[in-house]
Amino acid sequence: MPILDRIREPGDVKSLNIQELKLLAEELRQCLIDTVTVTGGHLASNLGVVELTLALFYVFEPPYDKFIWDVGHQAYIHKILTGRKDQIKTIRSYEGISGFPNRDESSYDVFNTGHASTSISAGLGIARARDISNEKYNVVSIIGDGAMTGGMVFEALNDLGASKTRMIIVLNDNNMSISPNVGGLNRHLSKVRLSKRYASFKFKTLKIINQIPLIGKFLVKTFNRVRDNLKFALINGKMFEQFGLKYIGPIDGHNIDNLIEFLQHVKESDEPVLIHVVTQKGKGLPCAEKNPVEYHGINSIHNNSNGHSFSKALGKTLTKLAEENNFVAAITAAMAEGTGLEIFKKEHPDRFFDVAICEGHAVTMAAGLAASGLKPYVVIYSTFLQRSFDQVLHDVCLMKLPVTFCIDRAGIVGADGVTHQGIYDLSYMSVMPDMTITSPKDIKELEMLLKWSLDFKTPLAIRYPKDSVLETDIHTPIQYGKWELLKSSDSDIFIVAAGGSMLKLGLEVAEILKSQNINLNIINARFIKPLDYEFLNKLLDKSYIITMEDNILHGGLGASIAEYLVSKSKKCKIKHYAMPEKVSILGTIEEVYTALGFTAEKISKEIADFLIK
Ligand SMILES: Cc1ncc(C[n+]2csc(CCOP(=O)(O)OP(=O)(O)O)c2C)c(N)n1
Repeated sequence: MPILDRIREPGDVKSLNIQELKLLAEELRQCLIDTVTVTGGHLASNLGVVELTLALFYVFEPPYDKFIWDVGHQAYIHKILTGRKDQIKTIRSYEGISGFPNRDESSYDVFNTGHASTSISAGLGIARARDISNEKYNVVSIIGDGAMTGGMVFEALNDLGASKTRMIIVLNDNNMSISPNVGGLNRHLSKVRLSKRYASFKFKTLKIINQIPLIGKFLVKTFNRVRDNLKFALINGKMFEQFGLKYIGPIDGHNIDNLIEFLQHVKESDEPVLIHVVTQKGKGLPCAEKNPVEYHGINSIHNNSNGHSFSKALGKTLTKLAEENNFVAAITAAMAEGTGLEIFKKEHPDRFFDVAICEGHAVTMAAGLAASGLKPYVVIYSTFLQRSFDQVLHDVCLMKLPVTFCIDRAGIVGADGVTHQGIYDLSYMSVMPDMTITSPKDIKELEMLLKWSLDFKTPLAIRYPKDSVLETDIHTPIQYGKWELLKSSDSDIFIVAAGGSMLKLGLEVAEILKSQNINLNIINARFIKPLDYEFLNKLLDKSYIITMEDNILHGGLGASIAEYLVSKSKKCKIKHYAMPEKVSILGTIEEVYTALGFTAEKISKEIADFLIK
């Protein structure tokens, strides 16, 4: 009987001996490979933390002790061990379990994650609440070296080190973000990583001394003092100590007995401690070990991507524009692959900046470039730009600087779920003073907008989803603040939609309604801020407007149109299709839209009813 079948609850891990734990690690790896190659997901990151997760469950008492997984993309083993073994086959799929920790799913998921660098702040809050209520549980934040580069981490370390609150940080250092990790912190960790032997030597010695009756404990204390002095000479791990944390490591993250011993040791600590664990991303699967970037996140075998990627087109077009214009620069926050910027990095390394997982810094740094005459393009996922609200406002818009935001993965994202939906950017970008917001309907229009953006002198956003789904030959020249007529009729009924998915849906709706003798006009709202006021001014009171967008209603296209029409005392009837405030449905993008009621059949019926009323 596989050992995994004997694990009915997390505490069962504690009854295993080291040999059995090692066998269980192998079984878990196989389970991950079998599952994730079908469902898609973060394979390499999870393969790297098998022993670490087992050791945590061996030493601690969850859910009494609290584990907070940073980003949370590496919590699959945690899920398997906490009663979700049978559901793991459904991870990231429609009606399945989430690919990230989720409090609604399990009491073992203490804090929802998805965006990087939150675990130390959240952990400190939980630890402080524990102390206020005189509880004794342990708080363990597990964070990767990539997530460690985010600014919030340093804000949290600064606070934690000063307050001396008891908590444990496990730094899971695999020298990789999605791409190889970058920056000064990474260089520092690389130096520390080289001193592996020190940590084991110290600990083995400690163990032996500790076993000496009576004087053992005293000797351990003396040893610790000596060790503290020695460490400054021997290794370079003092950065964390200077923040006020105790630093232990580096430790081999695949040596489970050693890991257990170290974790037992830090569990006893009455001050904040950072334990530095070195792991290999993709461990146990040769192709993933060799190519962790490709295996960071893999596609489901039911992958619904149509291969027409906006990101690829963005990378190519921007690279070409940079060839012709030496003032063009590109910025990514650790997402060069996903955003299509790899080619730019290769061709123009001097004007390419990967700033690590630091979206706020990315935006203000771009503002600095723009203030000094360059034309920066911040290429960023919609969901991660949320991190930079104030930087966009304070550092770009108030100075009216010509930074262009290329907002990738706008709209519904599918399997990554609620934390990654790109359904808020129209709302938070529309409040920015002097911001122009555009939304190309297809790849050709993205290319046109990028070329057009070169001479644009104020803040600009171009938002697009992952895949291009619309097929049309209509491509009228870009004119500031002007919409495009995609389908005309002599009726007073207008679908005004932003982006390819919505326009495609609008065209399908128009087809269905045509068979019922209802003719519609379809408008491509390629400018969302400003709206096409000339068009709106011409609308008659008897007109019907149906707005469609893959953003929430509040602050989006539909609400902006309604607001304008009211301000002009127009009486036309208006109906909105927009995303709800929160979309937790998992699955392919199509499955999510269908579950939300965004189907041509349903919408055409509703529009027909709307026209009768
Ligand atoms: C704020 C934010 N920006 C970007 C991402 C995208 N992202 C997900 S995982 C990851 C790399 C994380 O690296 P690390 O913490 O070292 O974890 P590893 O996968 O290497 O174990 C990135 C950039 C994110 N989740 N959150």
